[in-house]
Amino acid sequence: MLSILRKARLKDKEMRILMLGLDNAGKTTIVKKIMNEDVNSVSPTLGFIIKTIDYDGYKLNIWDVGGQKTLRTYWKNYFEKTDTLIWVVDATDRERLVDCRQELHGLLVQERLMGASLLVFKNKSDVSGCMTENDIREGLQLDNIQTHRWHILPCSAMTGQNLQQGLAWVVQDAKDRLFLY
Ligand SMILES: Nc1nc2c(ncn2[C@@H]2O[C@H](COP(=O)(O)OP(=O)(O)OP(=O)(O)O)[C@@H](O)[C@H]2O)c(=O)[nH]1
Ligand SMILES: [Mg+2]
Repeated sequence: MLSILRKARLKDKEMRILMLGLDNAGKTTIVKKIMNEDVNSVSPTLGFIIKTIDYDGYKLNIWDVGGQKTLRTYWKNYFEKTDTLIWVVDATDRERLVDCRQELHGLLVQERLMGASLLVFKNKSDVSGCMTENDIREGLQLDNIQTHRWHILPCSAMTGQNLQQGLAWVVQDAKDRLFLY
């Protein structure tokens, strides 16, 4: 039933995208960069922000939710009807990679996120010496994921690297899924 509803919405070319990740990963900065807003005036998100982006004829409703530890218990309030989960990782934050993996895998077992695809943004890739795509792939155990269609892209909210490519993947994946169900 849910998948039928989801399919109907995808046909309407409207998508609900949930953007999560640990605090300081760069979620809000990514959304600002995509919207051509000033990326130098970002502060930690205490609740959530919804932004609508038009991409390739699709209306992408992006829910950007604060990632501080005390706020993570509220993430579940945003799961419903999610088409794509964008998981943002700070590629400079080696110390919290295990934490990051546990939070991600905690989401992937949630029933209400079962039909969603997963895009992993390896953010802050503009910083030299940051973790590589392979580091993140292994650190987050992405190859173990069987439950969701997933994809990883290195990106930078500062330079804008791969942000459009990320949206392109999200939309193409939605198109592909229309034929899968
Ligand atoms: N060098 C670099 N810094 C970044 C990049 N993206 C974000 N930052 C910085 O990282 C910090 C955190 O960015 P936010 O966008 O507030 O992070 P967030 O994930 O929204 O954090 P919460 O709202 O607390 O969950 C800010 O100081 C940004 O300027 C990036 O691609 N490169
Ligand atoms: Mg934020």
